[in-house]
Amino acid sequence: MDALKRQAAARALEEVRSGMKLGLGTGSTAKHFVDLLGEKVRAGLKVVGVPTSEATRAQAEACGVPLTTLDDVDHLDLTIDGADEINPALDLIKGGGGALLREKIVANASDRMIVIADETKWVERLGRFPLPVEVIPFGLAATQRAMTEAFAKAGVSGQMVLRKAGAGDGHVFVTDGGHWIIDVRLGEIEDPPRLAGLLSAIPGVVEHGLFIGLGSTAILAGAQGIRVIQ
Ligand code: ABF
Repeated sequence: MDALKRQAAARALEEVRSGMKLGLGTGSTAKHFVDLLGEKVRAGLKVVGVPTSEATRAQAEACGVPLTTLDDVDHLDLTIDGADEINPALDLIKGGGGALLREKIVANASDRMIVIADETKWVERLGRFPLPVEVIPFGLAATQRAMTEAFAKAGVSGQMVLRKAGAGDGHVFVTDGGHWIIDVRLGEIEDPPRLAGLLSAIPGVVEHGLFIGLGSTAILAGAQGIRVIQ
């Protein structure tokens, strides 16, 4: 599986040109991309990147990829990032790695977004992967009630679980932005754009993991080879 992720990352690297301003994704697939990009930079490729997480920032710095911020560039040419699910409309579920807020800000600031993944992330309908929703800790119960109403309006029902940190010591997972994440098991999302709009309208929801209309290309690596979907 790791070899497939690296193949997808390598194919995405072919789209990178000297002079580009890049959004750098988060997760194990994006990590391969940053690693390969670092090799190219050390060989003379001139790019600058905006990382989508502190983890990616640390990796990019270690690899020698020059970094900037969205305050210092007027736009990004291309973002390369992983995903948890991709459907034929190239709508995505992201946020399994907890970096969805910065990932969405960076993707939205980019002319193009290439999603890199192994074939297992390709689904006919989004929703098998629990939808991450980043929330403000204040008023959590009220936010969850509003989310339940949003799910009902969108024709889905979901079981909400507050994400815990990996250590298993009961601590709540805290995002790079200082927020919490609620993972919602929905099963199948009939109308992802509608659900995205309803969730975005809830004050306590900072952002959610439905990426609608942001992906321009998906590069999927499977046992049969690479598929590029535009
Ligand atoms: C990030 O990494 C996330 O939005 C998504 O949750 C995750 C995909 O992880 P991986 O590439 O490790 O499967 O892009």
